[in-house]
Amino acid sequence: MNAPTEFARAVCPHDCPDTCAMRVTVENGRAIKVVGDPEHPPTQGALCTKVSRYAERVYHPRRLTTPMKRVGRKGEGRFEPITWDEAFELAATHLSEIARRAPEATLPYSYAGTMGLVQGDSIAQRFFHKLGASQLDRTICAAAGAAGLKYTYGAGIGMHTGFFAESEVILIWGANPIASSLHFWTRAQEAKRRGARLIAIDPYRSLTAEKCHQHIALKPGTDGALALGMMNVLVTENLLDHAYIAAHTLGFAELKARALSYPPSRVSEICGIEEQVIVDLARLYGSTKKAAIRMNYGLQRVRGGGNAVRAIACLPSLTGAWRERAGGALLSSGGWAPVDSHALQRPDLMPGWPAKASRVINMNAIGDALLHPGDAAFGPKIEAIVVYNSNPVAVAPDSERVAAGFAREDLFTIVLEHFQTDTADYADLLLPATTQLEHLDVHKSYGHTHVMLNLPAIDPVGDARPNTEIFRGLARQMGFDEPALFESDETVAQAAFHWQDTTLEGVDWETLKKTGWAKLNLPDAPFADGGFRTPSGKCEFYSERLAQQGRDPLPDYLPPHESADGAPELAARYPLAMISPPARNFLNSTFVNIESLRATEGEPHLDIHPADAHARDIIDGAQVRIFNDRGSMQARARVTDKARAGLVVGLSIWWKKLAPDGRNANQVTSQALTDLGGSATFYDCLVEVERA
Ligand SMILES: Nc1nc2c(c(=O)[nH]1)N[C@H]1C(S)=C(S)[C@@H](COP(=O)(O)OP(=O)(O)OC[C@H]3O[C@@H](n4cnc5c(=O)[nH]c(N)nc54)[C@H](O)[C@@H]3O)O[C@H]1N2
Ligand SMILES: Nc1nc2c(c(=O)[nH]1)N[C@H]1C(S)=C(S)[C@@H](COP(=O)(O)OP(=O)(O)OC[C@H]3O[C@@H](n4cnc5c(=O)[nH]c(N)nc54)[C@H](O)[C@@H]3O)O[C@H]1N2
Ligand code: SF4
Ligand SMILES: [Mo]
Repeated sequence: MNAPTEFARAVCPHDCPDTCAMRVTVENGRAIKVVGDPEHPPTQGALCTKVSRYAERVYHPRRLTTPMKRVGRKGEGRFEPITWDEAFELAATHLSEIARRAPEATLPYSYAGTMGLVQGDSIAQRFFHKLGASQLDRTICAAAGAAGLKYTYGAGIGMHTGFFAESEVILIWGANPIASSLHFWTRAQEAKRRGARLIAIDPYRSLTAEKCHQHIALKPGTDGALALGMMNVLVTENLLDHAYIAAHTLGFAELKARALSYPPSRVSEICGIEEQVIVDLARLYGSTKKAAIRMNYGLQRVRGGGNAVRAIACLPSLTGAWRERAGGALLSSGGWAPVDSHALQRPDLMPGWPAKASRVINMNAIGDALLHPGDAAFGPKIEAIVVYNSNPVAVAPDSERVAAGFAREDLFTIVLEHFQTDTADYADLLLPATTQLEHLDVHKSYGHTHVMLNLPAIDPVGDARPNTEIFRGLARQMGFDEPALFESDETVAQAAFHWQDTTLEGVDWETLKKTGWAKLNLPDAPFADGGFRTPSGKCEFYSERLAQQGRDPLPDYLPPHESADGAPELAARYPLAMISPPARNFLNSTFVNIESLRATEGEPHLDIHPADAHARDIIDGAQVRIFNDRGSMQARARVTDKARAGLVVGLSIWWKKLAPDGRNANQVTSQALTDLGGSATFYDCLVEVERA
């Protein structure tokens, strides 16, 4: 596969709402420059700093370029090169032998190293379904928020990012777009120049909060209460759009009763903010026509995350903000794209499907799962794990247990990677995967509403192979003959979308190949006339589906698992709430090994409020130890009121082996799950801090 033109069209593969279109300059078969496509409306020619350095990552001297097998102790990270044939034979021998005993003893583990629909979850999923392997519940990031939207709007859908530029008030809620969604921030700044008021709702004065007109620094995990308190004011001051409520919502009377139990005085106590702030926020929100809410995933990594998103998602339906294209809310736009996940993943290949599907393991409890001896309830002990598109030893919660699980001598571990990550160190078999410049893929976006195509710009570096090609090879070696396992990447890509869907009217595979992207055909103001995707077709304040599951049908505030309200005894021992949101120059744990980007971040830091630092005799720049019953890590203290009192912040996600003490923030995070969706609770974590 040679570069077809001087510019190859590519798509940023990273887990970021912006899904930028890229242009790759190729000279003599080598990618020398990657820039944002000026013609792609959401990208507008700009990439973030990290991805502008993409070529540096592709040709990095430590790139994995050949299959390798373990020669040292488990976790030591010593390997020797082998051929692909040897690699497939080694893998197939182990996986076949384990499958003869118990197919479910093999577990795939993957997340969003690439968001591509082909290199993400196509041939790999088909392979594991055919094998009868355990299934992975991919809930490490967004599942609580996704569930909150599903029960309220019916899907992960909302406003168009572009129209935020016309909004008059923007609540940036649990989001840090300067770091994590730069192109949304550009739209928010356009709005600011036109006079819009930007309000950040975040316990931490993030880079974004710093640049907003107002920053509401609530206690982490209390957003549900704040939204209910706003509703209380909207109701008592009649800042409601009664016509919209009557026509397009379900359960107003019940929601109203719930909101009345959250007067601002109570909410002020829960959130740790002044009563007047809540009242003023609700008044401004309720009296502005073009009021827009940009939620992001930072607010749902706590016990009540699903309910919080549900409560916030109700707000624009109470005020009728949806009537304007510059009003409403956005957490994800990913549900707009007509992705055919059945065709991509082929769950019907599972033995026993649909009557009986393979067991499902929640990825957030991977530590416990790997250490489980197996029993009737759990099913067979996990004997093999195949990791691709993810770095669980660095990113999964309760890392001491995750690492202990991966260190098991009797666990057979295959890792498909670009680099020798913390997880790769534990591999028995380490396989070199291609990057986005070397393989074909198609994408949807969860921040804009285009579908996109990525064509290979260069040949694979070294002996690297696409994930798809690796799983095809493995299937062949295992003797599988199911044709779906051997489809080409282009065939898989063509099956990724329901081309007949009205949102893709006038678009087909050939046009997508020419243009590189296509905007979905959607109304500007998606819910101006209702049209929610719930069973009732309305915005469901009251969810019959939740009621049927025996859950609260209305949104409510649930205190964090780890808080003075939720666990007073624990809070007495570990009084500080710790959050570990993304550092600007890393993308989760990706790019931590790129020297220029790591140099900008420096070293692991802990932001701590002056009052909390003083009480612990900690001065700015001191090394501190952060700990709880699960583990500990070290960082350099930054004494700053960016963190509200009672909160400490350690920007993440460091590779453990590139941190001075070989540890990272997930040493202290927990495997507990959220209220809805079974999501991770990274920001629901109590710790104590002391001088190291
Ligand atoms: N540069 C960069 N960009 C990224 C990533 C990255 O690692 N680096 N990661 C990507 C991925 S996978 C994701 S999911 C997104 C994540 O990006 P976002 O969705 O923006 O989420 P976070 O950065 O986790 O958190 C955003 C803000 O929420 C705040 N926050 C924490 N707890 C709470 C809370 O309880 N309530 C409220 N209101 N706010 C809270 C944090 O302080 C943080 O400033 O970004 C993507 N983009
Ligand atoms: N403490 C703390 N922990 C967190 C978070 C947090 O905010 N704080 N955020 C959480 C969130 S939101 C998320 S989404 C997860 C992210 O967790 P992960 O999805 O595991 O993300 P990364 O750490 O970026 O690791 C992705 C890996 O995939 C590899 N990769 C990329 N493309 C390909 C490919 O085409 N093929 C193969 N085989 N490999 C590829 C990359 O080299 C990289 O090592 O982390 C979670 N963990
Ligand atoms: S990480 Fe996000 S902002 Fe950066 S290039 Fe990729 S899609 Fe664009
Ligand atoms: Mo994420």
